[in-house]
Order: sequence, then C-alpha cells, then structure tokens
Amino acid sequence: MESWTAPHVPALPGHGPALRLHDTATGEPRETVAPDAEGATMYVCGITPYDATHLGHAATMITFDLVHRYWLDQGLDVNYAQNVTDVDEPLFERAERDGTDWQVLGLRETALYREDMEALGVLPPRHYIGAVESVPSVGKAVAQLLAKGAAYRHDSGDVYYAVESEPGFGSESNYDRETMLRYARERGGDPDREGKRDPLDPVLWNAPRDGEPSWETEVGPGRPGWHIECTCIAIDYLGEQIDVQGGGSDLIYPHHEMSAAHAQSLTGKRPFANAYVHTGMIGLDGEKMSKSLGNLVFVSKLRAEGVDPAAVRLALLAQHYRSDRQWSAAVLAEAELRLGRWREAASRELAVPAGAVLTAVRERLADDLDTPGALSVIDAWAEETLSAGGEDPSAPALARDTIGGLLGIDCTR
Ligand code: 5CA
Ligand code: ZN
Repeated sequence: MESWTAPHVPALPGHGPALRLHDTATGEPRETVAPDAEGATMYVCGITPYDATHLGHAATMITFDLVHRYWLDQGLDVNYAQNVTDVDEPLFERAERDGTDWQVLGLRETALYREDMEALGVLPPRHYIGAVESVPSVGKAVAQLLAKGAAYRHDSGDVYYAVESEPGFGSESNYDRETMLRYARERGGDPDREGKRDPLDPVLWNAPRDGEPSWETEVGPGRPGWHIECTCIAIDYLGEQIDVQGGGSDLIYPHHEMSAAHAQSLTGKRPFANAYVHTGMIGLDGEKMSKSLGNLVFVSKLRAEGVDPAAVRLALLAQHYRSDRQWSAAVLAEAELRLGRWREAASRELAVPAGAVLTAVRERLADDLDTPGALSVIDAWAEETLSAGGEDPSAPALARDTIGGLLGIDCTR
C-alpha cells in the first residue's frame, strides 16, 4: 500500500546515548538494539479504517515516530512496518450502517489518515501494508500452524489457535487468566463460543460467511483473523524477530500476546520482540477516546478549524507517552503558547548557545522518551534567549534542527 510523503529531517552533529524503552513483557527499560547493530526493526499496529484518525491514534503514531527519528539520529538503518486492518468486522458493520461498500470506506479513511500523518510531521513507515495484501501469507501461515498442531479446525470451519501449544504464551502481558478472559471478551475475542479447546483460543482464519469477503488460499477459502495479520506482516517485512513491537496499551492483551505467540509457534524463536512498547490512552472528559464510545476529536477536524498541526503534536508530547492523558482545549492552548515562544526564540539572529540543548534533548529522549523533560530543556533555552538575548549566531539554526529533527516540530515558520 502507498504510504505518505516524508518530511525533511535535518541532520544533527554527533550522536546521543542508546535508546532505552520500557518493555511491557519484562516490566523494565531495555536497550532497543544491540550496541553494534547497524539497523533496527519496528512494527507498529496501525488503524482499522472505518472512521477518521482521532487524537489517540495520532498520539500513538507520534510516539513511535520519536523512536524512528531517534534511531535515524543514531545512524541506524530503520526498517519500520505498519499495517492497516482493512478487512475486519468493524468495517463491514459501519459500511452496512452507512449504505456504503467496506472497501470504499477503508480506502477513504486510509487516505485521510495519510493526510493527517503528513500534516503531523510523522515519518512514513518503509512498509505500509493492508490486511488484504497479506491474505496469501496469512493463508500459508495458518496452514503451517495446523500442520504443526498449534491450530485446529472448529465445527464451523473457522480455524483457531491453540494457546496451550505455545510455551511462551502469557509472557508478553503477564496477565492472570481471569484478566485475559475479561479482555478477550471486551476486545474482540469469543471466549464464550462453544467447541473451542480453550476459551482463550483466538480465531486465526474465518470460514466464508454470507455478506463477507472471502479469498482462496492455502488453508482454503475465507478471511484472516486479526492477530495473525500483524504476525505475518511483521515476519514478511521485518524478519522472524524484531526490535520493537508497538501500539497502544489497549493492544497488550489479547492482540500483542497472540501475535507474539503465533510468531513464536511459526518460527520457534522466542521472544518475538526485543521490547513490547505500549502507549497510554488519550481520553476526553475522563474516558478513553474510542470509536465505540464516540467521544472522538479528529485530527482532520482540528486541521479544518485552522489549528496548527505542530501545536497538536506538541500538545501530545507534553506528557509522558506511557501515561493515560486527557485532551482538552487548555492542553492545546498551552501548546500553542509554547510553540509561539519556541518559534520566536528560534527565529532570532542571535541566541543562547544550543549545543547543550541538543545533548540534553537526546539524553531525555534516550531515557524512555522523556518528552516532558525534553520540552522543558527547550523551554529554558527559549526563555533565556527571549529574556537575555544571547550572542551565538549559530544557535537559532541548531535549535531549529534539534526541535525539527528529534521532536518533529517545525520551528522554521
Ligand atoms: N488495527 C488495529 C491494530 S492491528 C487497531 O487497534 N486499530 S485502531 O484504529 O483501533 O487503533 C490504531 C492504533 O491506535 C493502535 O496502535 C491503538 O492501540 C492506538 N489507539 C487506539 N485508541 C487510542 C487512544 N485512545 N489513545 C492512544 N492510542 C490509541
Ligand atoms: Zn496489530
């Protein structure tokens, strides 16, 4: 699938320390890549395109964009893949409700997402892959899992994954069984369906149903389950083991537990990801922003109202990525003020030296993407430049490049 146009990323002098990110599986910060690595791989779970991109999606994508930018700044070759869940129940339901075609709906919302990502200064993934594109690969993987005894056919013709077959199952989320059952129920699983070996077993392959699309594949006709889509795209484009598996905290279980288990059953290599990295949920009025609750603030709507996307981005970076955060008009207003101060300082002819700003911003980001810390370093530089002036003619450009390259905020305007 086509991705979007990359923004300009200014090159910066030198390098910062190795990037450490909090890993959900071990509960500890981990170095994302080996010290002698020349490249890094990342898979981030992308949108299900049945509605427009909201600030929760944007916050998650901007977080992983910081990882992408930091690795590039380290001189690493970054192989980044992201999916689009362009065939799934929510699409069929919304298309039916609106009297439209599920494919047209998916293409339309994916196009809007690309525009939003470009406006927010998010670097495109190297591989932007739709679930539909991955159907032949999923059919093959499901056939392999059946042959290995890690999957079985249900009476309905659907194929299920047997969680019991994978020794590593459970070690990504570390949730107890009761929590797993609750989340399976809430997040698209079917623990109460009869005829399964274990209520936790997730569907790998859906047999053909009336009114749903179906493809002929190695495992027979039908369409992919959700988790295996991400497993196959990650393995096909990044390799059997990856550095970072990313997404929102709503994907810790079952989605990332299952996609890791599927990968481990297919390859025999454990763990699937070096670090499982999860962003907190963006909320509005005290609730998680979600399509099912309908409390959404769309990026495209803010853009249409004339809000500067750089201010939206800065607002989403103001608190730490792992904390659940509330969106509000005040959060945006504060970011607009901050952006104004930064731009004013960075457009001066002379400023306070910025070499220490670059060093400190890199250090803050390397420490599990401490954006509040990084932002306050820049605040201090801007305040000093605006109040005391400064005498360094190269400082404004270095500050602009630091802010633009590492944080993706354009201060040239
Ligand atoms: N297509 C699947 C992943 S394979 C999916 O979860 N799609 S989504 O459209 O629901 O979400 C897209 C991405 O945004 C996921 O990484 C998800 O974890 C994240 N996300 C969804 N809602 C929020 C939110 N309120 N705050 C932060 N991130 C969110
Ligand atoms: Zn996914």
